[in-house]
Amino acid sequence: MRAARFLFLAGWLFVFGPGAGEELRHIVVSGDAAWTDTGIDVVAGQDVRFDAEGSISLQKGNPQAECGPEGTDLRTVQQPLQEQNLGSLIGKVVAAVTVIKDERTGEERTEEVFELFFIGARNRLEMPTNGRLFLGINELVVGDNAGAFTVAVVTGPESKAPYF
Ligand SMILES: [Ca+2]
Repeated sequence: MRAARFLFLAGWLFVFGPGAGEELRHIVVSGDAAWTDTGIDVVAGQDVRFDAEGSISLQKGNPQAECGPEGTDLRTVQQPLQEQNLGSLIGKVVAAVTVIKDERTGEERTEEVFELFFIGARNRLEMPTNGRLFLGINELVVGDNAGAFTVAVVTGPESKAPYF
């Protein structure tokens, strides 16, 4: 039983695990955070694979509001990617952050230059730009959410140069 289980796991790692020049990380994406910093810096064209599991609630205490990384079959104007399911796993690469200070009030606000994209439960994407990779929930009102997705992120080699 134990051996069979090990073989199954080994097979899984063989098929989906990281290969040469690849790195695997597990990121917990909290349902009530608009964005989670993965700590991963990517470059334009870099190959990144995502494998997400878990479930979140888009409204704590409402059994109808549970969803997985593919989201719930609903589209609203209250979500960053309006053509994708509400609550689905999404990503962004932040290329630049500018802090703008209002000279009059002294208030600071940040402005980001970023590329937004859909991930869902499983995806393989080429990174659109250089920058920091964030993962998030395709919903704007995240404060009343609960649960989390766990996302296996496999980053490919930074350069697309062929192997010799
Ligand atoms: Ca919500």
